[in-house]
Amino acid sequence: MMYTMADTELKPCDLAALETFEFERVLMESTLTGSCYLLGRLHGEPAIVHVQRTAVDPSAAPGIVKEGLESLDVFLDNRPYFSAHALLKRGADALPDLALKLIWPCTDVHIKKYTPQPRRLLTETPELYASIVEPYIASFPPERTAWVHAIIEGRKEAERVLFSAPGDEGFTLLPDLKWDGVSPSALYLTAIARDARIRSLRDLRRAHVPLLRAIRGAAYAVCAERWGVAQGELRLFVHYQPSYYHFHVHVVHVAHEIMAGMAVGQAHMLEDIIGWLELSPEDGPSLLSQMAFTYALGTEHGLYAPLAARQEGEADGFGEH
Ligand code: G7M
Repeated sequence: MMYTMADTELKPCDLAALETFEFERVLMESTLTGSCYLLGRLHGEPAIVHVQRTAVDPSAAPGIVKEGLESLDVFLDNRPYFSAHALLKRGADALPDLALKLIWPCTDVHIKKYTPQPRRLLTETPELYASIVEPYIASFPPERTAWVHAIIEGRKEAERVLFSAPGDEGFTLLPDLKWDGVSPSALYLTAIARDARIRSLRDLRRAHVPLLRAIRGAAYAVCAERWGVAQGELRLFVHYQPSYYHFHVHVVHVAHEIMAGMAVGQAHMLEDIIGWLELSPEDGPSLLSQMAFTYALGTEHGLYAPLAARQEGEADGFGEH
């Protein structure tokens, strides 16, 4: 896909642009979250729009029930059970009805990510990392992480940054795209390392322990100060495989119990990672670079086919002996 200066002037995320959205198909829907991903085109480029009803903030709910409703349509009356549809009052302090997310222009990788697909478990040995995964990571064009550099250099989302430590050993802590910063029980932050040489947990070395400890300390302090969320309410973890290869840590309220990104195999507790690094040699490869990782991948993921082919080959080999 080619970008021109004109493209960067176009606004995709405003009402006038969305009116021109050329819908193609629904990629995915979730009855659990009441949301769907739509694929279409905006300004001639492929776009994904995620449409979701906003979550109700428990602290705002009593006010909504008492005086925030415009109308009530009772469709079930069977004492003691009643069900109704309600419309919220409009007004300056009205709550948003929808949380909308847009990816524009989106790539085939985004489309595959949001297309339902079977998931399969694979084991990535250090050899498979060296021969398949590392070249795959190295082949990512730098534009794919342009948004990450824009954050750590303070050009984007600057007003959302919660904590920033400068220098090569620094990091930026800010709310994740998924969290609107409202309900503490939905708290979701991301800490992004400044050092682009750490692409995933495979690149971590013992020398990175101070960085990881600093991220942990900042996350605990910021969450306690700003939202009264205590250390014991926070889960800090790292994805492998992640969706982008610039090291980052997820900081998530423990009340988020059932997110796919927390599946065993994909999520690794920051505490465990620090522990493995502390057991690693001062100089030289860490345990994280020498161990095998087992995780599930969608069958459309760019790594799935090459890894699965190698594993099948090895399984055939075992059969012969
Ligand atoms: O699976 P992985 O560890 O790569 O997770 C990436 C995280 O980055 C997800 O939780 C996304 O919601 C988050 N994220 C992705 N983008 C494109 C952005 C962004 O533009 N801003 C922020 N703040 N978070 C993002």
